[in-house]
Amino acid sequence: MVLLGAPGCGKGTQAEIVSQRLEIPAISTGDMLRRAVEEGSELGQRVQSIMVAGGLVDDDTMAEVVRDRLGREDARRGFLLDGYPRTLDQADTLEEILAEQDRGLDAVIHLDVPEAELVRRALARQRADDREETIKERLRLYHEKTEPLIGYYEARGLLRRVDGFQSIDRVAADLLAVA
Ligand code: B4P
Repeated sequence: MVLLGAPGCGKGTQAEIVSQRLEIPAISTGDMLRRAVEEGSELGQRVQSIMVAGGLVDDDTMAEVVRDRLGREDARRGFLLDGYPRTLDQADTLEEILAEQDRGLDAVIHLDVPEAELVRRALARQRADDREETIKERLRLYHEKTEPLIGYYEARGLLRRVDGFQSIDRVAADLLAVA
């Protein structure tokens, strides 16, 4: 499964809950990249300035990260991707990676939250990339690069919509009902 939504829509929060309930790993590309930055690995050094500025890491780097992660033992039974794909190229790449492994997606869930609420949540969160101008850049990139994925997955019959502007428990219940 894939969780799709704007920065701050609650993908990470919900991915944890669904992962526990369905007993599949939640794979957050944002968390993986933040860990790489903290560890100062070669990948971390490459992506740090992009993330702080609210930009998107290039598609080839992300393909490497995701191909490696989906190939691990614990993802064999299923997985929940949080934050990937974020561009149409990444969506095509994901299809290729899964085809190589003889499997495909069951569902893509769009968590829908009004823009004013997204900004409010991100400002309350205070992560290194949660300054106001960075949040605006991440939202701009979301509209330009990631929103087209909604139509992409709708055309493939995979899209499910969930109202993300409710309590965390209600969002989780709606999500599990369509997962
Ligand atoms: P992410 O880590 O994916 O960051 P995000 O989209 O901002 O977070 P998310 O939507 O998960 O929100 P959360 O649950 O925390 O990416 C960070 C960066 O990594 C990107 O900007 C980019 O640079 C890079 N990156 C990652 N993936 C990439 C890719 N595929 N390609 C290229 N670059 C990539 O929730 C936000 C806040 O809201 C939390 O504080 C939470 O407590 C609160 N909240 C959640 N649900 C709520 C609810 N129902 N009600 C009220 N508050 C709620």
